[in-house]
Amino acid sequence: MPQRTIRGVTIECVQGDIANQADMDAVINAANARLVIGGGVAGAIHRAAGPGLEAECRPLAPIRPGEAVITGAHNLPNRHVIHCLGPVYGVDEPADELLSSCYRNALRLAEENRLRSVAFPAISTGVFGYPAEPAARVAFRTILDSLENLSSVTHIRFVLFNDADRKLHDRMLQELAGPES
Ligand code: AR6
Repeated sequence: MPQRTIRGVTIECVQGDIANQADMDAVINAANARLVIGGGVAGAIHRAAGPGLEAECRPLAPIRPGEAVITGAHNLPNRHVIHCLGPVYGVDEPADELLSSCYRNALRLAEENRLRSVAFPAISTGVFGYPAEPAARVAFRTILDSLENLSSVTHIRFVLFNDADRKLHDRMLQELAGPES
């Protein structure tokens, strides 16, 4: 079953576009340090949000690997965008801790802003070169470890660009979450 509810939080993996998640309170941006439009996720999000997003981001930049900041969503169909800077694989170390910090900090900001639902892309696994499987392990370990701290967030969605990545994330979620109780 590609959806799990643990400690009252539903976690799911879907194939799709992070900029087209209208039912979620926030989407997470796999950002660059300057918080400007880029390729991949940062391109899709900024194109859909419009230039107001870059304007709001300007005074918040630069951010460092592992950090996250929150803004409005402008023309996106969400309330907020949470911008995370993932580690560049092989450059920013320790990569696993920095990637984990992205997920932890994004969830902390979602809680502080009383959000109920957040959609994550697979941070760092595109241009930044983090291999998909270890990145998925870090992502789900961090999220599962964070569940006890969540009171507002009840829905976490992973949005994967292709079916192979969705299957990989489904499998990793089942492996780390253990058998359904
Ligand atoms: N929706 C969901 N997932 C996507 C989408 C989309 N629209 N587009 C790509 N992916 P990336 P990073 C997948 O490169 O590795 C940018 O240029 C993609 O297949 O967006 O953290 C920024 O400006 C991959 O699996 O993020 C930064 O400079 C994953 O999302 C840099 O790239 C992340 O790919 C950030 O690199």
